Amino acid sequence: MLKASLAAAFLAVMFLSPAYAAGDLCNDAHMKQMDEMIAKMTDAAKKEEATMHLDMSKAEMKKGNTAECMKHMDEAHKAMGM
Ligand SMILES: [Cu+2]
Repeated sequence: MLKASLAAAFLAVMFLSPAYAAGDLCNDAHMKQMDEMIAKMTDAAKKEEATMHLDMSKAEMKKGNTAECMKHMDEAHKAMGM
């Protein structure tokens, strides 16, 4: 129960933060958060989908392509049920 409310609080901070709108999610700190959140996923198929999109998102981040990075990030978020 405590874990669930912590996750909810984390999501609230993540999405209410003004940084979310600016494409600022394409950074190492957020990628680390994504890794941790995906690691906690229990649906194997969705987890695989989220991991795949996160990998593509990271690859675009390395190229400095924020638009593509955010596109894959969004797909990863959807797979995570967000
Ligand atoms: Cu994300």
